[in-house]
Amino acid sequence: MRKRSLMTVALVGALAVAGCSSSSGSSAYTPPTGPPVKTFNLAASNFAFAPNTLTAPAGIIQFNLKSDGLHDLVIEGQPGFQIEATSGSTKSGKIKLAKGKYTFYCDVAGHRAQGMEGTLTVT
Ligand SMILES: [Cu+2]
Repeated sequence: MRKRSLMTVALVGALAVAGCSSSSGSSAYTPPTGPPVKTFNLAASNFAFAPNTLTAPAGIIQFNLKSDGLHDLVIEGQPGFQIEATSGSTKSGKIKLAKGKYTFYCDVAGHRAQGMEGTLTVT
């Protein structure tokens, strides 16, 4: 599938940007401060997010990611933002988004190709 080559490109790009920083992909990301205008409780499993169609107002959006496997949540076009949750854990993260349509996905190898993605519409 074409998606695999896109993911490879994204991975190479991320590595290039990460440079000599730590192996944690989220280390350089500075989350917004302040209360979220919207909080989503998402369940991540093999291989889907539930729910996977989200709508929120513009501003700070919080994700609580409950995972039953090793999964993460990243958003296309939002480098550095990543919520990673190991099996049985719930991890949270915040990001400030402007109006637009976003695609979020799990960037653990192979997961997105198997369906771990969704859309977030910010109005
Ligand atoms: Cu995954």
